[in-house]
Amino acid sequence: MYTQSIIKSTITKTPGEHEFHQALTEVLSSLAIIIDNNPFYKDTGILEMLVAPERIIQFRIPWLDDTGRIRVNTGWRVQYNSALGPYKGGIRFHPSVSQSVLKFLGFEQTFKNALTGLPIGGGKGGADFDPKGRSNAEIMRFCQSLMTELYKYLGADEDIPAGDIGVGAREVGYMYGQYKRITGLVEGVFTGKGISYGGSLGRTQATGYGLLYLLDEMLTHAGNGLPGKQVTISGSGNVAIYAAEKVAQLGGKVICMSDSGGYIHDAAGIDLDAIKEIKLVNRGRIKDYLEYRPTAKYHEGQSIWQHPCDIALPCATQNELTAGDAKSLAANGCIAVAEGANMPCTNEAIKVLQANNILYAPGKAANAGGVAVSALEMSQNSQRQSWTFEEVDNRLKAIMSNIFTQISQGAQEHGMKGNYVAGANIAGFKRVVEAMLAHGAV
Ligand code: NDP
Ligand code: 2IT
Repeated sequence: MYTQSIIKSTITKTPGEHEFHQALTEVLSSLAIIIDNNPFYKDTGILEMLVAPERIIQFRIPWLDDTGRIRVNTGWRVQYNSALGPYKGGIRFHPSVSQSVLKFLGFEQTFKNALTGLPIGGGKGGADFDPKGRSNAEIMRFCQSLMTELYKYLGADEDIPAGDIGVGAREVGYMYGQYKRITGLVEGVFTGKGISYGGSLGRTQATGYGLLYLLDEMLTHAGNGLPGKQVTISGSGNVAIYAAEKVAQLGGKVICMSDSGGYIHDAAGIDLDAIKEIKLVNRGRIKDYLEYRPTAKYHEGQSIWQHPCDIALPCATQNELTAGDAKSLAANGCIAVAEGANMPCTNEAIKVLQANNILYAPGKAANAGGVAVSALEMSQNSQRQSWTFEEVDNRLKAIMSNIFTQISQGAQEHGMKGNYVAGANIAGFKRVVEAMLAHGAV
């Protein structure tokens, strides 16, 4: 089989890049149904071109800590695919960041961005920097040093980063400021900017809200709905918080949230104002929640997925939901899993969810609302205009609804009704490859 041979040869060429291999295997395996029966793909070699990033930039990031000592991190920007538009995708700061992690994220981003229907190619960047415990001044110096190198490769029509894990409005502001200082350009080279200097209303909420718009469509399509459902959300960062806000607005109840230390369970429903104060104002830990709600329970170092729920929304990081977790969710009667994070379910977990007929929305469809509103931010910057929150939110809803239509049709057309993994990969792949071929790739 041609797809299997491409998976094998790509893995051989990129030893040790486990996260990339995982994403590659997931995407190509579900495309086998359209690729292996059509000699066109093998004859042209377009697949070999698609799996290779156009460019990877790797660089040193030296910065001074508060004691005046030099620290050094490694930064990367993976410019994966520009067939549909300029490279677009976030920047991540986390000690686990590696070239492999950023390649998997850039690969996924390419298809995700295609699903939005907007003119954006795929990219991703980051550094193996741990922001935890660092002062504001250290964060600023780190961001400035990173941008002192990265600015050469960015541009409002070339490559437009945004936030991701460990990168929020503060970090975007410092990186954008340094870009502007060096280049003298005041342009929409970042998204997720502050509202006062070109950010879009609704971008902060977009990934979490978009996740719920897609989930709502998926549940409705299955004759079900959110009202009264008990929802577990992993993480307590940007995506998790605004997913939780929209769950409550749509009539569900969030009962568990987490961070890398453990998870909290509040049977009365999580008090989101408390979470926002802990995480967005104090930059604290999820266990601080007990100070606000002493009746809640904190489970240190335990898997949040062991706790019974109706709907599970992984919104923290890759591979946080294993096959064992998926079995527990199934045994506890969970009806749906929608990914706010990128690749939070292992490939084995996805198989377990599908085997148990649990509705499953993959990240490249379910969390596309963030990058979609980023593209709307780019439009507003180009027009030198800003739209109201309602206008952005309405566009986001329409985009998520269109994504659901594409992924359900993509699956159905190939005899895999309800298999949204296949649907998302097929729909995203077709759009990217069509543009690559139009550009004279072969
Ligand atoms: P944040 O940094 O705001 O929050 C991340 C959350 O996940 C924190 O609660 C963090 O806990 C937890 N977390 C991170 N790494 C780990 C880990 N290794 N183990 C356990 N918990 C972890 O990031 P975002 O909310 O922006 O991103 C969350 C996910 O959503 C990522 O997969 C990201 O790629 C994806 N995403 C983000 C989008 C966006 O617009 N921001 C858009 C689409 C997808 P702790 O603080 O303890 O580290
Ligand atoms: O994974 C993602 O889609 C993001 N982190 C958002 C990317 C963006 O450019 O808004």
